[in-house]
Amino acid sequence: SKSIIASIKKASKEGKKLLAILIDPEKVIVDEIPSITQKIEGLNANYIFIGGSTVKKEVTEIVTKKIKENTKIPLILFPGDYTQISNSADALLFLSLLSGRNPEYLIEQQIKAVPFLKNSTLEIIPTGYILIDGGTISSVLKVSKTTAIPQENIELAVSTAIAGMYKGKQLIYLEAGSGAKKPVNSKLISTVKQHISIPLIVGGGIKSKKQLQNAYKSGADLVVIGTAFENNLDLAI
Ligand code: 1GP
Repeated sequence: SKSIIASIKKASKEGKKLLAILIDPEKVIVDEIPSITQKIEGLNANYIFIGGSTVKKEVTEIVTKKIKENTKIPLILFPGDYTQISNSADALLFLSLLSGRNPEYLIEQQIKAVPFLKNSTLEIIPTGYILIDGGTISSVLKVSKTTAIPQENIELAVSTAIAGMYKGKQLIYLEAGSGAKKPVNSKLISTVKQHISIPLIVGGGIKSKKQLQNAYKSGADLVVIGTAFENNLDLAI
């Protein structure tokens, strides 16, 4: 299969903007997956991300398999923990929560994932995951027991992103948290983008076309939308 990271890098270089729809396996009704994938295809999404903060292992497997049966859109796991891995997906964001200081999400979970990944065909994509304060206590903050970088602390966000790049991450992901009141602000996105040479993902709290376009204009290469999709908001670009 084709390399997903290569296609993200290519799009980033060419200035082509990418969209991913996030499916939380805990929130999805399996029988509705055919219509959900149809809706995602209607949005011309480039990727489907699959993951949530707390998902039972069997649920990730069942949902991922079912989505795979219903669409050719590449599936990328965006796991809340090491149990959320399914070989029915195409790739895995191998996340390090770089904004946090909890070793569990910097290296412990990654080690626990290895038995599941050793013999898998998943494309593993090292990703620096950076939480930005979105004005709400997101579930990722609760689960990870870490703090988010304030929206105003651009310097810290930029240094964290650059450190991630130096550590060899292939992607940087700025996350305001699912259902965030305030998405990551333009200035922060554009400043981070100026300082890294790897593609930039932005997500959390983006619920209008205007916010989506704003994230793209600021420098996001790939935008992730979950809640607004679940709520059927009009996102067609
Ligand atoms: C992806 O967690 C976000 O980065 C999704 O956020 O649910 O607010 O779109 P929303």
